[in-house]
This record gives sequence, C-alpha cells and structure tokens, in this order.
Amino acid sequence: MSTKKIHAQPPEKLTGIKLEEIPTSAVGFKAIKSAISHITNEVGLVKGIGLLSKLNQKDGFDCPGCAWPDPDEKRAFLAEYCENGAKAVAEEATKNRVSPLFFTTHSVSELSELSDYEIGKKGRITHPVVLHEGKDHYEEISWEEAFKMIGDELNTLDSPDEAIFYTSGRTSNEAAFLYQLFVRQFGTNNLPDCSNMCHESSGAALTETLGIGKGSVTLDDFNHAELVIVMGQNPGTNHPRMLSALSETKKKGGKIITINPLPEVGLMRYNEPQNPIKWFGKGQELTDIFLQVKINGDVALLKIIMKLLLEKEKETPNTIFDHQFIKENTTGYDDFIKDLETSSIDELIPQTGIDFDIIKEATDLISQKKKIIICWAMGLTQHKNSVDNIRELVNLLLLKGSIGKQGAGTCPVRGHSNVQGDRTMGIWEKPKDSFLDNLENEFNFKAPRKHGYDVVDAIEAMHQKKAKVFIGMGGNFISATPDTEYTAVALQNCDLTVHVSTKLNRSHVIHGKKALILPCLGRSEKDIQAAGEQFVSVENSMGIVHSSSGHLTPLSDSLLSEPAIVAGIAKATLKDSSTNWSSLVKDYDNVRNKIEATIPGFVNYNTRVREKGGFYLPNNAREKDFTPTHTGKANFTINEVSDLHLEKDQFIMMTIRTHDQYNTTIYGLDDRYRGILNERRVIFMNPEDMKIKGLAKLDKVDLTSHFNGEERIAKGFLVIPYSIPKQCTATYFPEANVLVPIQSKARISNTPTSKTIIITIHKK
Ligand SMILES: Nc1nc2c(c(=O)[nH]1)N[C@H]1C(S)=C(S)[C@@H](COP(=O)(O)OP(=O)(O)OC[C@H]3O[C@@H](n4cnc5c(=O)[nH]c(N)nc54)[C@H](O)[C@@H]3O)O[C@H]1N2
Ligand SMILES: Nc1nc2c(c(=O)[nH]1)N[C@H]1C(S)=C(S)[C@@H](COP(=O)(O)OP(=O)(O)OC[C@H]3O[C@@H](n4cnc5c(=O)[nH]c(N)nc54)[C@H](O)[C@@H]3O)O[C@H]1N2
Ligand SMILES: [Mo]
Repeated sequence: MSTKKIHAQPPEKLTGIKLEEIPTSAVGFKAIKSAISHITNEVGLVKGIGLLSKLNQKDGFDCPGCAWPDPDEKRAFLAEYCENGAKAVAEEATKNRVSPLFFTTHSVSELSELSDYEIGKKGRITHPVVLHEGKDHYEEISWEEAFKMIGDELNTLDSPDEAIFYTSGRTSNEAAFLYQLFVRQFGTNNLPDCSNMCHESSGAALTETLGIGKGSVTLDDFNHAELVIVMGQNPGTNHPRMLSALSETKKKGGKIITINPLPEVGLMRYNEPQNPIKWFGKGQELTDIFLQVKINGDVALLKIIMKLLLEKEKETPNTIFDHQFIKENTTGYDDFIKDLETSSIDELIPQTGIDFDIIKEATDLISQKKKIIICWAMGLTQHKNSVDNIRELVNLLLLKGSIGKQGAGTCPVRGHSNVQGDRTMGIWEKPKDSFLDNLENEFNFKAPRKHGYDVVDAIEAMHQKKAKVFIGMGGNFISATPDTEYTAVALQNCDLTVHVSTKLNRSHVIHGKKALILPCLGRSEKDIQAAGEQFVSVENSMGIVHSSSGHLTPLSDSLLSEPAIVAGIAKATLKDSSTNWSSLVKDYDNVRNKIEATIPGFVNYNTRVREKGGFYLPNNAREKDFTPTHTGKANFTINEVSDLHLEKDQFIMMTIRTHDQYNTTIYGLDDRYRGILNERRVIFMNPEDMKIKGLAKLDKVDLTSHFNGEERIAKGFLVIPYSIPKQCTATYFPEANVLVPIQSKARISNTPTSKTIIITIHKK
C-alpha cells in the first residue's frame, strides 16, 4: 500500500479573493460574455458556437446542466441555453485530456493535493485505467480485462448485498434501465443515487400527500399563474432558464413571492438573454415580496400564513379557501385546522426572523389568488424536517385548491438533467413490488425484494465493511456526500471501487484497494453501435420524455457508451442471465421496447420519442386524480416546525452553490452574483453577528460543527458580511461537506442536512 497521504478534502489554501459590488440584476451582457469566454477557453469559439446551436434544439442534445424543460413550441436558435448551460457544455467538450500517459506522470497522492477545480480542469478521460493494489499510479487496461476484474470481484462476494451501485442523475433512461436490470439480476437493490441527497424529501412528501413523487405543473402553467412562490431556490444560478418562465408570469400580470435567507440576485431583477437591446438595461423586476426567512424557518412561516388565511376565512367565509376542492378531493382537513388553531403566531414568529407586517402583506396577496404555483429546491429538502417543509406547502396549495388546474400546482425544480428519469427507470433502493413483478415477467429471473442501501446507509455499510465493492455510474461520490473524512474511510475500506466517468474527479483518488476508471461518451458525442447511430432519451423536471443525440465525434476511440459499459459488466458477471445484453445494446430501440413492456406510461415509446419535443408521462396530480395515495384522496398533514436549538455562540450554516460550479464540478472560482471573485473558502455572515463576535470583513476563521457531542473542523475561511438573517451563515459545497455529520439527516427521506449544520466560528 502507498504510504503517501491521500487528501479527501480540498486543500485549505486561499486563492486570492477579490470583492466587487453585487450586481442588481441577473443574466444580461456579463452572462453572455462569461458563456462565450468559458466556451472559447475550453472548446474553441467556432466549435463551441456549433455545439451551442444544437443545445436543447429538437434535433439536438439535452443540456447536461439542469432539468428545467424546454418550451413545447417555439425554440429560438442559439437561445435555449443559458450561461451555465454553456459552461456545462464547455466542461464536457473541453480540449484537455487525461490519457494513460497523464497517469504515468501524475500519482494518485499528488492529484489528491489539488482542489476539485484543479482536478476537474485536467480534462476528459480517454482510456480505461486500473489502479492495482498498493500502487500510486493508474495504468491503462483493456475493456475486456476491466469487465472481467469487476465480474470476478462481484462473484467472490458472500452476498450481492455487499456491493453498492450508485447513480448520478445524468445517466440516460436507456443506460439507467439496463443498469438497474443488471443490478437486480445480480441480486440486490443497493441502488443509491444523487436523489437521496437532493429531492428525496420532495418525492416522499408528494407521494404521501398527492400520490405522485413528481411535480404537477407544466411550463405553460407559468403563463397562467396568478402567483408563483419560489422557496429555497436560486434559479439565477442553478436554473437560469426558469427566469424566462417567471418573466412570462410577470408580463401576464402574475406576482412572485420569494422565500429565502438570501436576496438572490437572479430572483430580484432579470435581463432577457434573447433580446440584446435589453442586455444592458435595469432589467425586469421579478420578486414582488421578499420574505427573508431564517434557515429552516419555513414550516413556521407557512403555519403563520395559513393561520392568518384561516382568520380571514372566518371573517369572510368561502372567499379564501376553496371548499369545493377540499370537500371533493382531500382528507384530513378538520384535523389540520384543529392543529393550526393550537399553534401560536407569537411563538412562531421568532423562528422565521421576518417582520410580521411583511408576512401579513404576503398573506394578503396569497388570499386573493386562486392559481398558485410553488417552486422549490434544496433550501427546503436538506433539513431534518424537510419532508415536513414540503407537506406543509402542499397544505397551502390544497387550501387554495391550487392543484390539478391550469396555472397552479407543485414545482419541485430538479437538479441533474435526468435525475427524474433515472427514478422512473427504477434507480431506487426501495422499488415497488409491481415494478419488480414486471421485471421478473419480462426477463425471467427472481428479483430481490429486500430494500437496499440509500447514500447514507451505503456509506455506513462500507465504513463497517459490510459492503466491499462500490460502482459509480457517473457522479463524484466523495465530494458530493456528507462527512468527507468519514466517507473517505468508507470508500478506502472497499476491495474495489469503479467509476464510470467523463472527467477526472476527486472520487478517482479516494479509492478502494483496487480501482478502475471507465471513461464514457458525453451527451454531446455521437453514439455508434452495431445497428448504427443511436440516440438516448431523458425526462425533464416536468415529466416530458424526449430524445437527445450527440453531434461531436467522440474524443477517443476507446470510449464506450454507458449502455455498452453496463452490458459489458453484466456479461462478465452474470453467468446464467437469459437476457441478450448484446442485442439490447446493438440498437437502443430494443432497450426502449423493454422499458415500454415494464414501466407504465411508455406506450409506443419508440414512436413517440421520435416526435419532436417528445411526450408527457401520465401525472395523476396534474389531472386532479389523487386515488394513488394511501387514502385515495389528497392528504392534509400535520407538520413539525424545526427543533433546532442553538447554544450561545452557535450559528446555523447552509452549504450552497456558487455561480461557477455544477455540484462538484468547479467551472471557475467566482460567485459573480454574490460579489465574490477568485475564492471559494468564504463564510457569509450577518454584519451584526460579526460585530458581536468581534469579526471584521475578510478575517480568517476556522469552523467547527457540533452534532450529538461530536465535533468536526474545517479550517481557513474568510468572513464576508452579507444580507443574511441573524444567526445564519452560508458556505460553499463541497469545501464545507466535512462539517456535515453522517448521522445528521432528514426524517423519512434520510437526506443529509446540508442546509442546517450547527457551527461555531473561531478567529485564527
Ligand atoms: N449552474 C448550476 N446549475 C445547477 C447545479 C449547479 O451546481 N450549478 N446543481 C443542480 C442540482 S443537482 C440541483 S439539486 C439544483 C440546486 O439548486 P438550488 O437548490 O437553487 O441550489 P443551492 O445552491 O443549494 O441553493 C439553495 C437555495 O436555498 C436557499 N436556502 C437555504 N436554506 C434555506 C431554508 O432553510 N429555507 C429557504 N426558504 N431557503 C433556503 C439558499 O439561500 C439558496 O438560495 O441545481 C441544479 N442546477
Ligand atoms: N454540502 C452539500 N452537499 C451536497 C449538496 C449540497 O447542496 N450541499 N447537494 C447534493 C445534491 S443536490 C446532489 S444532486 C449531489 C450531486 O452528486 P453527484 O451527482 O455525485 O455529483 P456531480 O458533481 O454532479 O458529478 C460530477 C461528475 O460526474 C461525471 N459525469 C459528468 N457527466 C457524465 C456523464 O454523462 N456520464 C457519466 N458517467 N459521468 C459523468 C464527471 O466525472 C463529474 O466529475 O451532491 C449533493 N451534495
Ligand atoms: Mo441535486
């Protein structure tokens, strides 16, 4: 074994911060300039523009950025991309290469000293490589040998449950379907995925209350909404194309309420990218009422709003609540109201940190509206009571009859471009029996029924050596997961770690006894199989399934597609599978026929996926049909406010994304919309808290997190005074992941509480 130290965390070193004024509006000229500069640097201008012209077009490839849908009808040439979509494409189509030669000159321990930014910039991996036991350098390996190594290792395990099969949400429907099929034929449901850290809480809450784990709105609903409430989300950075939808809502007379601890620039003002005349102006105002809630104060805030609505309803009966909707479609209303009446506004107010008058103003607006959409993302899903957060916003929509009609409904805004599709394809550690029955019938094998490990449980299992092989279909497990040092030990305990990846990342250097990196085609590249050129399909945040075909020549002849890699592993592992893996991969139509045969909603898949723009999957909530819930009706629920308790000197910390990253892929070191340039090790603090703590701007501090008597430390962060509620702070992910305790997770969904970490701050 190498004696050199391997670093699981990014280095402490600072990169030379520059501060600039926070812009007053998002998008506009600087965004276009930034997009062009990333494309030019990574890809070259001419090739880059060619690429962007195929992005999100009906004959093109799906943006590897977020899961926001494309317009059903009109799609502007060169315009259905955003600054961050352009960066995502540039990152994948980069000129930089990680070849076998690269690995002879760069050892694993040396690479681990780099930041995630520096590792990512090394580029695309060109050949499969292996790290033999005790070695510090990866070496080239043939695909055949790599597959055999995986098959041999999996077949020596005492039980299939000793292997973990992770998925990140970029994997196409076709690859995801084959992957879960292989894993279940191998004999386990250990299929954790990035959803476990992302919208799992949304899925759990929505399935219980509305009978479907997905959102109910379509893009067109934003043209009809009277009010959109955006909670715990920063679309200016993470879903820039959503700003166009919000802009349409406003143009048609709708209003926007934003609930967030930070005044995120993108939600305040917006300059349309499609209209150059507007690039330089003041921009369109988006948010009408901004509720600057304390971190994790959302249930308290929603309870106050609903209590005020109830008072109004009592004063003027049948004007505020939609009683006909409630009566026809819901259960639990009386118990919910009884509970609401017992809660005290005076006790709830301090949890929100918001002036009561502003809450009343927001309530007045809500009371007048009948068509409301609520959008949300990680600000609601990564807390101990996240499922409560989402059930509570469903309560509000049910009171207003705002589900299952035009211009109204739930909008959990997904992260990865196919994370929703992967779940539809069966990437889930808790599959439904009906799905497994269908797989058994179609593929003639006995599917495992015991539920598998999710992300947190998988880390625990590897840590305890109950799991010994880790395979990652995309993603960057070490940097995305909580408790970095703990998770590093978990991965290092494995006998074999395997990563199917496009680019080099930190997970390749935090390895098991043996390790493999299997390089795959990216979204933008042509996929040629025995029957000719193939396309894949994906499902966006609003349940539209559509095709995606790459146009670039693959960067190396040694890349395989994700479906081909799964088939290779399956053939080397499953000795008595009756599935013809080669024929499935030869022509992806064959995979889609199998999906059609096993998953509801995919009738005539191969025909409909070829129609321009794709097709909508069935959505019961959209149709106002709540029969799939356990009561057969939409359910009102009673939810818990935060039980967070801060000792003297303690703060709540949330970990968020900068404008220059895609999760663990760091495009650059700026966070332009928050006025920070060239530095990621910062902590945002309320200026009054800084005064009390005797801290000045750019003071260097160490952070200690506190959980059940345990302490974790992250060193060397610069203090930034910022508009954030008192006792609340923010740092960037993944630098601060070391502070997130593995056992600090949401009830029911088991999602790490990446947005509520209790910390103390210590000046150097
Ligand atoms: N460019 C780019 N696009 C991306 C990604 C990326 O990294 N870069 N990631 C993709 C993925 S996988 C995902 S899941 C999404 C993530 O999209 P977001 O959820 O927008 O991402 P975060 O940066 O985690 O931002 C969380 C927001 O919630 C707020 N917040 C935090 N705590 C609370 C709270 O307690 N209450 C309320 N009301 N608000 C709170 C924060 O201030 C912040 O504005 O974006 C996707 N798109
Ligand atoms: N503290 C904290 N932690 C968080 C979060 C947070 O807000 N705070 N957010 C969580 C969330 S919402 C999510 S979704 C997870 C994300 O967790 P992951 O999905 O595991 O992480 P990513 O950074 O999206 O993965 C990036 C890697 O995917 C690989 N890749 C890119 N494209 C492809 C492709 O087409 N195929 C294959 N096979 N590989 C590809 C590249 O090698 C790249 O390095 O992180 C979670 N972790
Ligand atoms: Mo996510």
